[in-house]
Amino acid sequence: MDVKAVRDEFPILHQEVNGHPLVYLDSSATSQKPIKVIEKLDEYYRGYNSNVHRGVHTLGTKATDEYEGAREKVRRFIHASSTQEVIFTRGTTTAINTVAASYGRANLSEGDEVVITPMEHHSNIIPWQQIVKETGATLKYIPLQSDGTILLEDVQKTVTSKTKIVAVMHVSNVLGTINPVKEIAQIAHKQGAVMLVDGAQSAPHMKIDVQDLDADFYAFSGHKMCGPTGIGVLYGKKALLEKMEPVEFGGEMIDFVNLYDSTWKELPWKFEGGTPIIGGAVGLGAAIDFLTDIGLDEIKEHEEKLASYAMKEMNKVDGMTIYGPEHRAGLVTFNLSDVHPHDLATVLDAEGIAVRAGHHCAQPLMRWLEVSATARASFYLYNTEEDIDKLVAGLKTTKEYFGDVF
Ligand code: 7TS
Repeated sequence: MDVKAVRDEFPILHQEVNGHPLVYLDSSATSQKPIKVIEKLDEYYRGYNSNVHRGVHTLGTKATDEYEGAREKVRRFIHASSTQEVIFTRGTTTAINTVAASYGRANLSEGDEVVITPMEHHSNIIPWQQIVKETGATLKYIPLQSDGTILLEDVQKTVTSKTKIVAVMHVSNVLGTINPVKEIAQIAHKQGAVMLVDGAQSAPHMKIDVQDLDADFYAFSGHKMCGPTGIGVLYGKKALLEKMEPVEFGGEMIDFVNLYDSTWKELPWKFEGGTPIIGGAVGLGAAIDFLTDIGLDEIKEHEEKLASYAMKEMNKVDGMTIYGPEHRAGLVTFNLSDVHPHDLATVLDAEGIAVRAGHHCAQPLMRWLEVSATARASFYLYNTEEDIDKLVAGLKTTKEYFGDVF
């Protein structure tokens, strides 16, 4: 992969921040957007902005073709067997909430269990907390190993015949742990449970084959994979989605509306109430083209190299604590001595280096790590070893800056 050529595709990276060239190390929060995606949005809004699936005029037909064309791109990207299994949502959060509210509400009752892990993002915890409260079911956690991984034998112990739903993140946004979701799905299925994979941090960074994973549901966000904000995907197996009730009503998701009851369109539209996220989907289609042209295997390899280089270099900084396993995705979460991560991020920002500080929407995991917050540097296809060198230099400056205090 020619990183220089990749970087040229991202206009935002070529600017100075606080008098320094921008070093963007916050792609796990949201990725930057390549020219092709920006231009596609421009083309859509300038050329054929129109509502979809309504009327017969030319712009509407073009918008519908592009919107449904983007769905086919998503289908290929995750290797779903049909576009009926690809539902456009606002993002991962909405996708998981849809499964909890629809599948969860219909299939959980007292005595049933939902199994998740303590490393989940809040978006894969709270929907389950809420639905188990409502249905009388119980929430159970697969324990973590001290390096932030999970053991399949613990999955086997936690998932029982009472389990109806297992919901696990593919890649941790804090620890970088890559969870064995395929094997977890096998265990879930043996017990008759369905498996939801939170793919927010995997879809942007590695090849995904939902059929190979045998995930019943797989959720991800466009904005973390070079696409626009406000668009995401819920993949679901057709046989399950067909039996599920929509959670949003109105707009084009209907078939017939009578005075006192209504019927729904077929999949996937029955889950897309209101005017869909047309521009977002069209932009996501362009992002998928961009990523597949480069190659997900190349992107993964590049990020793995960056992660191991970052671990090696960052560990040389005095007072460094890095969280998570050795083998990891392209991110490093850390603390530096007693410097508060927010102070650390502020000093780095003065050097033009963008990292994230806080609880990363994973408060239970922060408590498990026995910290209130951490800093995190996360990498994507446009990052370089030079970015990491600048980060490490910035960390040394931070140490010097706070040296008298600690
Ligand atoms: N699941 C995981 C694993 C995530 O990392 C995130 C966002 C979400 C779900 C929610 O995605 P959304 O697009 O619906 O908001 N993670 C982060 C992060 O790590 N920093 O900011 C957002």
